[in-house]
Amino acid sequence: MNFTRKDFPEGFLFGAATSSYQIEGHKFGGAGRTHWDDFAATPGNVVRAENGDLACDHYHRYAQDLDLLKDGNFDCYRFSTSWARVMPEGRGAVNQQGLDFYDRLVDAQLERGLKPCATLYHWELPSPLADLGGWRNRDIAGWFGDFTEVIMGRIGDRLFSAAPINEPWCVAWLSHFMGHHAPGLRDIRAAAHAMHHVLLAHGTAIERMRGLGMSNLGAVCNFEYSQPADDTPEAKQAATLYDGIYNRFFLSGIFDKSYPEDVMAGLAPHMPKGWQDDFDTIGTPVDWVGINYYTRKLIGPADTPWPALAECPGPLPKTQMGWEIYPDGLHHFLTRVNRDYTRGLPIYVTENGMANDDPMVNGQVNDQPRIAYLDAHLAACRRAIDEGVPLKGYFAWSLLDNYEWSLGYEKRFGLVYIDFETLQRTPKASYEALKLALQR
Ligand code: IFM
Repeated sequence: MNFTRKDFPEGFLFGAATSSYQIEGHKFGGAGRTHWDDFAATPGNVVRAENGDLACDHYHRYAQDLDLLKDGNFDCYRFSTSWARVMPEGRGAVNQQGLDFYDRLVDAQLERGLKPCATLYHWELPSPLADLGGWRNRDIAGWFGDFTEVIMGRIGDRLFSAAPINEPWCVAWLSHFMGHHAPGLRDIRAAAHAMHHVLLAHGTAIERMRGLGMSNLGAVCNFEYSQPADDTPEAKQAATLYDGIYNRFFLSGIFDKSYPEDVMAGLAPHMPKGWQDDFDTIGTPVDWVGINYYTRKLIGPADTPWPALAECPGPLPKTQMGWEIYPDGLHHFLTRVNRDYTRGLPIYVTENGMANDDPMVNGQVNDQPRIAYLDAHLAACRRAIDEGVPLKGYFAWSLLDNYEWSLGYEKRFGLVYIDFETLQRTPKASYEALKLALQR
């Protein structure tokens, strides 16, 4: 790496992130069925129909994984809590084993001097709630609020930070309009409802956590830098609308208590009744914002109904996901989010990293492309800090190779290699490079 900890302001936090379904092993510990189990069991949705049953078996091996964070000189760990592990039916009965697991996980972080940074929901909706319409049903805000109180009633006293929902765009648009993630819908009305309800649930969870006396609560959104595929006015307009749906919608709701006009031009007829009255909950103040950033997209017009957007191939080097590597996009969002929305609130990069086809050679994984990717994006962070952006921390995605949703276990995002046959953990060259850079 071309930096050390000393190149960042005093107190800047370095962490790594994971999520429950992607690593824990969902079949253990009395967890209930989720819509990802159903989605994966439906042919054609997930590569090789893989699911999160075993994943990295973090449920049993968490101590070893937390040792990796500590030995890697990280300051904090961003993990998520599985709704279905804590409340197998989504409502009502609580699975004590699930609560006990997160209790142990938090204590084990504190014992190692790691700051626990929790996300309440990282995508595994309990199936019984999916049966009731899931994110399309307005009641989900209350159900989510109840789950929030149950899990945070147990671990909320020891967290460094908490955020309700990872990447609202993925929960709503990717999953209900594009159909790429569970529940796999391609339906504009479902998408419009989910876009709104995910924010209503976010605000409800923040209110409930405040009610429990918790502090340092944030919102974590993902962003893609959209650029026109060519210099026609049509491409420019398409890229702006893509930006609206992806990047502006959720931040506008939370920080400006409104939705962008260009997005509402298409979504308004499909919105749930009374959506205009929910902004006081949606806009409940937060203490920080998290930016998840990976790539940019070139966007042009498509000959389809609204939003009529087409993603076009770009010329830049790509990751194993086929995503272009574009660190300037991270700098763009750090400065823009601070200027246009959060206006001085602390910002964290809550996810950033790359999938790479990391071959294991003689027991080692020499992932130089990942080292270059992380280095370039951390340079973009330093540039933003120098320009006055109150960036307070950076989390690499991900600590471990894991379940990359509809792409199964093939795409490797980890700093640590997982042999999915033996579940052996092998730190990659990127882990060792970060460990050196983060020495105190
Ligand atoms: O693996 C995902 C994660 O669950 C959410 N953010 C993006 C990552 C890479 O696709």
